[in-house]
Amino acid sequence: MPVLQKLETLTTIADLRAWSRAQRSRGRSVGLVPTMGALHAGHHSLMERAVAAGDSVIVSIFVNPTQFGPKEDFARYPRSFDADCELARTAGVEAIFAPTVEEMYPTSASTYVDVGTLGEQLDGLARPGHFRGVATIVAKLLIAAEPEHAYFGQKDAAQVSVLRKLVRDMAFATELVVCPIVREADGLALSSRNAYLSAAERKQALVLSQSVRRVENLYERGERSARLLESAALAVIASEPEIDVEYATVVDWATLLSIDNAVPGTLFAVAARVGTTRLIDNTIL
Ligand code: PAJ
Repeated sequence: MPVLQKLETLTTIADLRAWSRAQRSRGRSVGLVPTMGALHAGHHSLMERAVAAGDSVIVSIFVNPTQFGPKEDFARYPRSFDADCELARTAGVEAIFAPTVEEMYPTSASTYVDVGTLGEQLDGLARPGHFRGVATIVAKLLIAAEPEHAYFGQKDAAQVSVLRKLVRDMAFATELVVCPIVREADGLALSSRNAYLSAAERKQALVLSQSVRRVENLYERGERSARLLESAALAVIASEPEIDVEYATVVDWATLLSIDNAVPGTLFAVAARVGTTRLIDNTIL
C-alpha cells in the first residue's frame, strides 16, 4: 500500500512546471497520467503503474475541447472532480493538474500539433481533428511538466500510435508507458462513456469485447488472414442488430494501415455506436 499523502491541486501551467522542477530537484522522477476525469479503475491502473515505478505522480484532469467534434459530447462529458481526487489519492498520486480551458488555450492561441495522415485513420476518420486535439494537448502537458514518464492505456490504441509518433517526431524526452486494458468482470472495457449506457445498451455492448475475444481465439488457433479475422468479428457484433459498427479492422499498430496478414504485435481494433454512445475496444495479437 502506498503511503497516502496530501494531494496538491495545481491549476496553472506555471505551477505545474514549478511543481515538476521541485520534484526533480529532490531527485524524484516525474510520472504524468493525462486524463479527462470521470476516473475509473482503468485510470487507476495507470496511476498504480506510475506509483510502482517510483515516480512522483501527477494526474491531469482536463476535458480537452479541441479533441471533440462540434456535434460530440464535450458539454455533457461526465465530470466528477471530488471523486476523481479521492481515487487519485488512494492510488498514491501526489498532485492533480486541473486547468481551465482559458489556461490551456488562451483566447489568441492558434498553434496546433498536426500529426499528418496518421491522424486520419481509425477514430480520426470518423472524428476529423480529434487526434490533432489530442496531440496538441498532450504536447502542451509534456512541455509544461517535462515528465520522465507519461502513462497511457492501450484501450485507446490509435491514440497510442499518434502519441508515440508525436514523441518521436518532436523529440520529446518523455518515455511513454502503455498499460493494458482494464475490463469489467464480463469483459466490457472500462470507459468514462459507459456511464451513458442504459441497462439494455450495457448488455448489447458486450459484443465488442466478445468480438475481440473471438479474434484472439482465432489468432491463437493459427488464423492469420486479416479479412477472415475481421469478418469473424463482424459476425459476433451482428448478433446485436441495434449496434452500428464504425470499424472492425486488423491494422499495423504503428501506421494504423490495413494489412493482409496478422503478425505478433498487429492491432485488431473495433469501434461501434451503441445507441448514441460510441465505444471502442481492441487487442494486440
Ligand atoms: P481519458 O479517456 O480520460 O483516458 C485517460 C487515459 O486512461 C488514456 O490513456 C486511456 O487510454 C486510459 N484508459 C481509459 N480507459 C481505460 C481502460 N479501460 N483500461 C486502461 N486504460 C484506460 O484518453 C484521454 O482521456 C484523452 O484523449 C487524453 C490523453 C487525456 C488527452 O486529452
